[in-house]
Amino acid sequence: MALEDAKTQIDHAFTRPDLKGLSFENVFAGAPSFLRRRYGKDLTGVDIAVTGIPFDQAVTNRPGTRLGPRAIREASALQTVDPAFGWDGFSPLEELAILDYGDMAFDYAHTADVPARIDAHAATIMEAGAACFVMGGDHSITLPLLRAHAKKYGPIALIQVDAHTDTWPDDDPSRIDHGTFCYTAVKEGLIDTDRSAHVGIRTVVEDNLGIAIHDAREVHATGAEAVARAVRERAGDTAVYLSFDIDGLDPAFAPGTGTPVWGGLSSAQAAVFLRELAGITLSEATWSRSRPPSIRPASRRLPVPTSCSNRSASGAGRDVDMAPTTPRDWTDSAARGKAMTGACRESADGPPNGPRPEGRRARDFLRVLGRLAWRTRHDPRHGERDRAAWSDPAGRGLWR
Ligand SMILES: [Mn+2]
Repeated sequence: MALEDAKTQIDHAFTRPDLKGLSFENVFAGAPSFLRRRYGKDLTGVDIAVTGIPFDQAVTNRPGTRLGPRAIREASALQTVDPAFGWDGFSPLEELAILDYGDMAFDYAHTADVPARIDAHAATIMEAGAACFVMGGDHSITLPLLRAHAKKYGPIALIQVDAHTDTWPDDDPSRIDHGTFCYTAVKEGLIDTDRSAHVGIRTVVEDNLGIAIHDAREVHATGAEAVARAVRERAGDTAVYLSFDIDGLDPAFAPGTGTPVWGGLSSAQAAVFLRELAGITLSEATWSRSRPPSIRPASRRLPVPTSCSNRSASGAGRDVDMAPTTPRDWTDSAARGKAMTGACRESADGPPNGPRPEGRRARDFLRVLGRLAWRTRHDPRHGERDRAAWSDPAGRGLWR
């Protein structure tokens, strides 16, 4: 396919013949879907199910994240023509079967019912063997998503990029609060705190419940790569849930956030951090409130790539949410000799380009994430348009 295919491609949201492949549909035309993927509810053969949870009634300050999933879909149309930059030629859209699963349905006037619906929504996707890529929505949605994943994987390693740790004490089970989801998750035993980390923090934390903090000053002083390495080593081979709060970025880069805090990460630092996470056992990712998508746990278990993790060579894989639909897919992919990340190459445990299902899957997912986060929203070619899209005339942010 090439750009000339724009003459025939239109509405890939419902006409795309395959779950894989680039798209040359005119950016300004057609029905919007996430990265021009096909909309659908059939999860057969799907590697990653992208879904939106447009819920923003648990925010402290400015609302607006309910408009996030729709805005991401529209902005993502610009990212479907080229393979991702900076990933050694790897092209996630061509190698991963991605489906736009649509948004979660809920009654906006029955707020108390929403968390349980999110839990069930994620469980449905995971039971079908697909990975969840969730677009928020405020950060309260992460608590039920963590519940769904913990049921499958046990206590999970949380990697959270955020200006806040969201560990403010909250022992009222009837509250739904974007700033306390992490406290509740720890109290419920959903998170393995010894394996978890907060990155980009710029707010005072009296007790972070055992979760490591790499604040924004550390990222600026030591570099995003070094921090990513520390986070990766802490997570080890434990299943990871990645949560990216958009306010992890400095307001200069993401002015639409509902809770801006100065001194945050730049887009470049965030891109480096996410890329350098390659090798973790990503089970799910979520973007909400101030953060990005979470990835789901995989239904299938594949051997953890020894060279990309701390696990023993004989150990069975833990959660590969991003696992391929069939083992053969991985074999074929590996046979194409895609370059591995630096972290993997450094391993002495195996061939540098051998099959590493989980590591690849995690990296693949992060590539998709990176494209969304940094390119769609900060591409100078439509900066003004994005600025308008990300905050409405009343000044409300779409993210927080
Ligand atoms: Mn935050």
